[in-house]
Amino acid sequence: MAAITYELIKTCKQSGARLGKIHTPHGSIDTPIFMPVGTLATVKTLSPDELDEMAAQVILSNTYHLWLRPGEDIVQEAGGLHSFMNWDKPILTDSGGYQVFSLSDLRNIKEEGVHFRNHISGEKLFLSPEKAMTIQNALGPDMMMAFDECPPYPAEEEYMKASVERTSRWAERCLEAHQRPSDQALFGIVQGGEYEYLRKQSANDLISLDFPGYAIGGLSVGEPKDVMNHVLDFTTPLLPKDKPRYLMGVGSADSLIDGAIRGVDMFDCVLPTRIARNGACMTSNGRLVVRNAAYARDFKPIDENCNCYTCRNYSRAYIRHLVKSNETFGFRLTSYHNLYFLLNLMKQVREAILEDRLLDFREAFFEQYGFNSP
Ligand code: PRF
Ligand code: ZN
Repeated sequence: MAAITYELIKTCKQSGARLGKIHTPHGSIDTPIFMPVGTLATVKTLSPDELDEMAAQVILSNTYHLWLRPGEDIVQEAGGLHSFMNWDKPILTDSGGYQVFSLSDLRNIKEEGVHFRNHISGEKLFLSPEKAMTIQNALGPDMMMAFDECPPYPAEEEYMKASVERTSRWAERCLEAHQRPSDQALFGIVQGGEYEYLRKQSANDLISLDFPGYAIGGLSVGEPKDVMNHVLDFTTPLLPKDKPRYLMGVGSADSLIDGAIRGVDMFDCVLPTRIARNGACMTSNGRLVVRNAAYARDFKPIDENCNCYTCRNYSRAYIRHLVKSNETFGFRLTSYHNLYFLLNLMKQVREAILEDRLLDFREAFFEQYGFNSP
């Protein structure tokens, strides 16, 4: 028995986007969905009750960070990630591959795995497909990721080909090392950068291994938006219709809509919570930097079209004051709003798919949002 199943409810007649449900051991997820990121087993500044209240359905956490601190053995002793952090809904963990590549400059990629230095202590470390599976099996998320390489953008074609082939060999080793296929779904990650034939090769390699879900990696790494959309245009049709598709590390409002239109079911990104801690808010009119002097005497909510706890109770002037004073509550209010905004956006996307009008929704949204926002 597979740990998860994907139920395709319908396809939008106007856009081709998919409305579905992922059934997991900790409940079902309505897709397309945005997954808030809780790197260190906490979505920064927010409690699980608050995430629940804003209707978050699934959160993401990180193998790499939890391995270094507190250590997966401690999480396992607590009964796994769900009980450790008191979140009883679905959890997905990333494999650590990407974090090693983005956080560590001293790294050495070998066939057996990656040698690198701890970004905190400088200590020498080694992560491999087998190690990434052992850690994720101990953490116990509902969905976990294969150990892959996410090459930079742009990357030479020759490098990308060698990398894709290694990622496929690693994916096979991950499947072999995975100890809990009946209650943890392992996703394969399609790489290949902007090269269509390499995306095809990567997808075919992974599909032949029959993963319960597929991610699209190696995007949102500095390429222009139209390159990402173009890669999605030829990559999502390569993936099986009866499995979820997850676009990794994408969380701007416009990219969520454009990804859903291209058949993506799941997204995650630190963007909403990270920019919130700089006093930047996502709104239906684009990005609002609440720190700005313009809001000192502005007693309107962050977003007049938003019904979140923050917008129902607090003004731009008050939040600006808190954020400028480095008050924790200010960061909580902006984080709450930004996550609510993206979760609510995805709810509207799902409603638009149900009613076969996602392209109309996109046009109206972009009209109000502007094109150069987050
Ligand atoms: N691979 C993994 N995690 C990721 C990515 C990837 O390619 C990305 C790409 N933006 C984000 N997170 N394992
Ligand atoms: Zn709000």
